[in-house]
Amino acid sequence: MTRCRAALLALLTMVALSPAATAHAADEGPEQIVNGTFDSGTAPWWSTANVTPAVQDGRLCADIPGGTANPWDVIIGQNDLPLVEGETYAFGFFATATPAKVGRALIQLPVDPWTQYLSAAPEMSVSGNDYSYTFTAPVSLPNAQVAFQLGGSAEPWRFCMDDVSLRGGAEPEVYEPDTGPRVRVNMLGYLPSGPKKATVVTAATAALDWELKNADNETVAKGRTTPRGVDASSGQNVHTLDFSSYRRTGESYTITADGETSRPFDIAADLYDQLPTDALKFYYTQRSGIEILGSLRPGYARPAGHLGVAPNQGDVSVPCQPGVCDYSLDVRGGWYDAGDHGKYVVNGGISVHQLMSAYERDRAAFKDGQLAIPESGNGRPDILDEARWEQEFLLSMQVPDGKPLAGMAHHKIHDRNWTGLPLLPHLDPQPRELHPPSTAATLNLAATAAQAARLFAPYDAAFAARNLTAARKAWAAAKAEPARYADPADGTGGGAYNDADVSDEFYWAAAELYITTGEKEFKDFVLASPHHTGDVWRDRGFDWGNTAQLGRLELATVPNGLPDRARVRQSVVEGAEKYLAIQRAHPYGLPYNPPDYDWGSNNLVLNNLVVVATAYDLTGQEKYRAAVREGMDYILGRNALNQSYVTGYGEVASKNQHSRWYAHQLDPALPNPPRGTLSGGPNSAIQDPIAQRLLQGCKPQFCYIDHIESWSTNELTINWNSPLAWVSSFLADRSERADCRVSYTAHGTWPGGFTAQVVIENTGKHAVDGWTLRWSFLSGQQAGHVWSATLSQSGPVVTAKALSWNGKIKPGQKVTFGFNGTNPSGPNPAPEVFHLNGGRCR
Ligand code: 9MR
Repeated sequence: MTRCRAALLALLTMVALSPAATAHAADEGPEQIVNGTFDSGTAPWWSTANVTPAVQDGRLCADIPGGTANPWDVIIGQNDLPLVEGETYAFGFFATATPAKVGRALIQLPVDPWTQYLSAAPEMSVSGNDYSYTFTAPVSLPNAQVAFQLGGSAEPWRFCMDDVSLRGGAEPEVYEPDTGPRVRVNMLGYLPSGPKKATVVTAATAALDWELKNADNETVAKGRTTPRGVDASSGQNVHTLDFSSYRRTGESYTITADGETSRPFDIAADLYDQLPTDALKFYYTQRSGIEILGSLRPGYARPAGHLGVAPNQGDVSVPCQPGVCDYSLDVRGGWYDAGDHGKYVVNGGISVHQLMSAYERDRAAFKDGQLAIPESGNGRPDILDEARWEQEFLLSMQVPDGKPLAGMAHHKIHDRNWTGLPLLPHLDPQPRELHPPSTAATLNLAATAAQAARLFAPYDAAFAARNLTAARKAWAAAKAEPARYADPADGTGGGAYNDADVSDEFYWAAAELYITTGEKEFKDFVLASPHHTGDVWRDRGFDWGNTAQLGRLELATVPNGLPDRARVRQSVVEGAEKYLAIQRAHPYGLPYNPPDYDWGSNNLVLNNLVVVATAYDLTGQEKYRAAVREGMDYILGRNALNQSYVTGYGEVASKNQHSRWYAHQLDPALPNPPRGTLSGGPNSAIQDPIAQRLLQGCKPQFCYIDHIESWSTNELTINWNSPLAWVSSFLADRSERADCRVSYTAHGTWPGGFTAQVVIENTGKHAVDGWTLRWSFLSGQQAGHVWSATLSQSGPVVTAKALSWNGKIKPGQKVTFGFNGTNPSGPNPAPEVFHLNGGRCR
């Protein structure tokens, strides 16, 4: 909620008659400039693309280029200054110019006709001066602009400023988020068998009573809370409570404690059935280069973006930034990264990887037709079709043969300048440019192309082969250019995505190439990498810039012949233990608790859950699955703000994520983001103007606002929805552990073929009466002639069924069957995950 301090405003209006009193009152009024002292970097100051302001000795300084014609050819400014009609303001700053120069300082309307409310022409010197001016605002405006116009000089010069201040007018809005009832729950609900915990915000220090009530308001369980003291991530005194022992399904339960009643929630086994689908459907409407069909996404139809149709200037033949290369590439397609129209290989890489890895975890869980996309019905799982849309783009970013740095991947392609909101993709008029190749992008291409090569093999051998060729080429190119880093200053018109340590990307790419090919070069590289044995499990989690964890997770879970495989698997369990310890200590059940939250903290929370979920897959220990379920509670409402960060999930959920096309908050004719869209979430650094204005001094969990302009706390991105898709797929997996052991041996192999023997052992106490065994091949293997069972195969997924005579397996007994298979390429490791009658064998 926001409110204005109207009383002070009225007082200021009364004294506005006397000039002296006015200036005095304005001087004492509230400060309207954010970061005018440059103590926290340059944000939210912006500039034209021809200058790069930076903080030097506590001042903002910039080299102003020579050879521009007009004052407005070079601008440094700040937006969103509220003006109140009739109010008098004091505007002041300190500035230097080397050599001395006359500049222009304006307070103005931020759009055509650029009405100026104050226009000053400071004569600036090398040693510097303080300047002060007053003016009375003729209009009320929420978003005036201060602009230092510094262009028009034939010669280059240097400008510095400090202590920029605009005082007077209304008190800045005091932002008080509406956090609803003080009892915090997962608003979607709880799984019947899962842990069920809630957090109570209270002044009480002694334990409190709690009651669980059903939809008829009958108390069905009660207990006492556990006081947890003051939580650093929220600054709140909190208690936790645990109603896990209540398992009856139903809708609209509530919890009452300390006189407060939580928002309603369900207890249901199918709680997460829809979320993976929605989280994955997100990608279709992020697609570039294709019309979004209203028939598939009612309310979200839009023309194709960036297919070279005016006013678009891309992406069918995109040149490099000046001086970077002499060719153009067809880089149409792919997904827009986030709320901007940029396409970045490093971020596309982890995103497409996590989709493919969700699929690789359980190939049978993803079906053709699941996502209602144009490719639905083509006989392949939709998740692979969606991944391919991005992978094709990543392939297109590779430097062509015969060109300098051939085989590397361009780091990114995006607009020359930042655009405003809203702006639908097909209406973006900016020139598009390829940015220099980077080692990080090249290794992202190597990793995802190697992974795609094995996953697409059963469906499209030519596409698989194209990926493997590209992956090998990228690997060789990265080895030849191991330290081509993206420029951290290359952040105009698109994100920089810079990363000066790519040893982790090397490890991840080598891991994928090894799994897919089994070749010694990659195996040796993996074994020699410091990331293979080091502690890669950062408290803060993994992300686009920290990818060693991806390599480790892949080597642990995807069948391969690594000699120290057992240790690798154990290391994932150790990582999970670390996150479990963080979670246990956190009264909101978060497996993430740094003193300051990172940009996109929700994705780091989810990535830590990926590690914990993988430990469950590796060990079957219930505590890991329980921890993933509890971690998801935070994302869906058990948090300091009492809100869900997934659009459409929970009574109060993020819906105004920063986006140029889901800009409903700015234009009611446009939609909100689709159901299943994750917000980046709390970010202690609050880099955007809205957050800086409203959230100063926020405790980590409160550094968030569901406002479209808050790009640093509330954006949506392809790499944040990917762990949401992964974790929710895990949560939707209802298969339980089954008492069976399967040994699979390929005991005869010859070029292109093999014979396998499969032994199923009943390790439980009850007889199995009729069985169906399911597993997946690593890549393009195909099962053929079978004995002692029937076999069917769909893509990589093989289903074996008992014959009439061997359907019964008594406790402790085994049945054996076998088959001949073909293996067109690559290694042929034994499958490791088997489902017997739907349960996963231990
Ligand atoms: O997700 C990125 C985050 O890790 C970085 O700290 C931040 C600043 O470099 O950039 C984020 O990525 C943004 C990208 O630069 C441009 N598209 C939107 C991304 C999400 O906000």
